Amino acid sequence: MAENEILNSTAVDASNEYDASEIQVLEGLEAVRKRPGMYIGSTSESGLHHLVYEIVDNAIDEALAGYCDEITVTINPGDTITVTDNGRGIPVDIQAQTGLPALEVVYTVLHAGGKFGGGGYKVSGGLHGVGASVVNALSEWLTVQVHKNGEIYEMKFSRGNVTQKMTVVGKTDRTGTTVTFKPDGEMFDVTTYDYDTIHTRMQQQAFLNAGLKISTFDRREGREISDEMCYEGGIREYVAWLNQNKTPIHSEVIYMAGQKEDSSAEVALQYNDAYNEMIVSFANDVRTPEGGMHEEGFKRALTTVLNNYGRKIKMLKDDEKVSGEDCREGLTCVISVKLTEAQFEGQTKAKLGNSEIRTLVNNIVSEKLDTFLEENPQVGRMILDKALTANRAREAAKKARESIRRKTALGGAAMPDKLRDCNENNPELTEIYIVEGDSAGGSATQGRDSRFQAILPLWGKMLNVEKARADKVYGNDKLQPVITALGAGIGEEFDAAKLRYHKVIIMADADVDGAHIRTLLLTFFFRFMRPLIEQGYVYSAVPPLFKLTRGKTTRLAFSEEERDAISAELRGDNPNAKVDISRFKGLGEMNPHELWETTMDPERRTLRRITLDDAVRADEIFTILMGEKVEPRKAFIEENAQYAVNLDY
Ligand code: 1YM
Repeated sequence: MAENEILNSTAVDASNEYDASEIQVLEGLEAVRKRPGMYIGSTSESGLHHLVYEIVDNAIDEALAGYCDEITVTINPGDTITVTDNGRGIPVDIQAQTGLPALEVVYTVLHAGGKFGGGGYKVSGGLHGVGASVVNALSEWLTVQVHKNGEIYEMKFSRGNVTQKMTVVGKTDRTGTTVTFKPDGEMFDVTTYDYDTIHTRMQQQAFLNAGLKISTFDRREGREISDEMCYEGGIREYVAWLNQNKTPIHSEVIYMAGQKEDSSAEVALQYNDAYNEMIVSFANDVRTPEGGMHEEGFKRALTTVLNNYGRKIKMLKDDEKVSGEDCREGLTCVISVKLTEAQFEGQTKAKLGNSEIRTLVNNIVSEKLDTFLEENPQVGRMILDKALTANRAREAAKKARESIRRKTALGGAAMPDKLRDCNENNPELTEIYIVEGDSAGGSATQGRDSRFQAILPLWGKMLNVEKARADKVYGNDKLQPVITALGAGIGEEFDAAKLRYHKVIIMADADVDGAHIRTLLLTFFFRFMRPLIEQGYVYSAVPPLFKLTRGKTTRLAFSEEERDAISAELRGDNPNAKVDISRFKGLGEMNPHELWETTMDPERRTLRRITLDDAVRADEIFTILMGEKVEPRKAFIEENAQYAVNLDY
């Protein structure tokens, strides 16, 4: 989870920067430079990182073909990237069709790569499948070195154009490919790489390709870090890693695999004592965050197997059953399928559509999980016991939820006492400020524009949902007002279409307590109303930190840098002028007018939209920050203490 999108700042999309008169027949790599977003998704940070993944994908394809077992990814000083592998090396022979070395074709012809190579690329993944030439087109410069036939071949490019024809530059006794490139600053909004982002992605790829060694290096000044990742256990180790900060209820990770014709599937799972489920699925090594046929096949089989097994060992009566959700409480599971023609569906192409995979995964899990339970009855009983407990809690939660719904349905008295609602009814136009403390709530209520802004003050100690089961959460007197005011339900029943406000703004102080409240609320949204975050309805208000006064002039600063700059500005040419600087200790100290001007007026305020870049990482962080175990939390805080300094005045 990252609070990284500042609203009101207009992102310039390079693809829209020319008008109709300029439209021409776009050819080859020119097309990529004209509309980079079409090829790499965006020209923001995510597109920048995408360049690395495209090159790495070629190396991974070589590993999948069985010729490569080592890949390195390096961020060099100056934010250039080097990727190496020890595969066969990209072919350098002259292609009959074009009269050019294959290497040149791969790097200069759009959509070369897989198709061009022919038979070798049986299970090429590539959500975008755009490959090396796109990276080349978007690089200020790019160099490829191929070790092959005892020679080192080198070729250089700039913005997709050849600047050095393929040349032999030395002798070698190994094989492999090395690519170094510098992303073109003219094409990207940012050109600074994030080591963590690259490391996380490479670790994921290492988990998915058992035995493949991937190393990452950051060689930029002052950062020198490296990691070496190689997992002989593949996705089994992935599951163990995902559960590392949780408490598993059985020691062994359960692993199942099988194949049919050109498709294969593997599933690894382990239950922990927490309440949420985490299924991470892939098709051809590409994440499918929206699931699809492989997940459906898995879920169906899991529910059926556990119900049958429960009946067989008489933990379930004949007329009793546990639901799919019951079976997945506390489940951590990785599903990885490989298939020849993956169909990615849905708006973000994040869902696998091939129905034959549902049958394959269903068959594998039905057969192998049943066998596992037969052979490990102790584990079997533990899992079933957990599902039964979940079932009872779910019944209780349902009652709690129904009681909320009944209250809401009664109208009138339904809304929480503390809610100061707005007049407008169209949710697209309204916003709700969730405010810490009654006094800040009071200022906000007086300062707001009541036509479209509602205020909900929270007070007292809030429930940490990470340590509570659904029924406790639904019945909690601090969270109920939030659930009721938002009006969209909770858990499985959450429906964003029923939201009463399309901006849900958390307004808390810029100190440790404020950060704590914010984290508690976000944890709640993440675990029980995830679409609220996924669909971009949640924001964080950004209150100012300083007030500067000189004579009759008053200015506000949101950071220390800004404070110093404004102070200098107010002083002007007069170094002795007195500028009075005061720090806002909290929202509660601002008068209603100040609060409106600085933090609530849509014309002047700054809001940060809370985004969910990576649910796995978010889960990890929430588990660490809010979960049972103390040690990982300590370690996390120590590691991140440098970032916390600014919060803790
Ligand atoms: C650091 C990036 O691109 N490795 C790489 C790419 C290829 C091969 C080997 C390769 C493939 C084949 C035969 C084949 C590519 N070859 C092509 C093409 N690493 C990196 N390593 N021999 C070598 O697929 O038959 C495209 S990528 F098209 F030329 F075959």
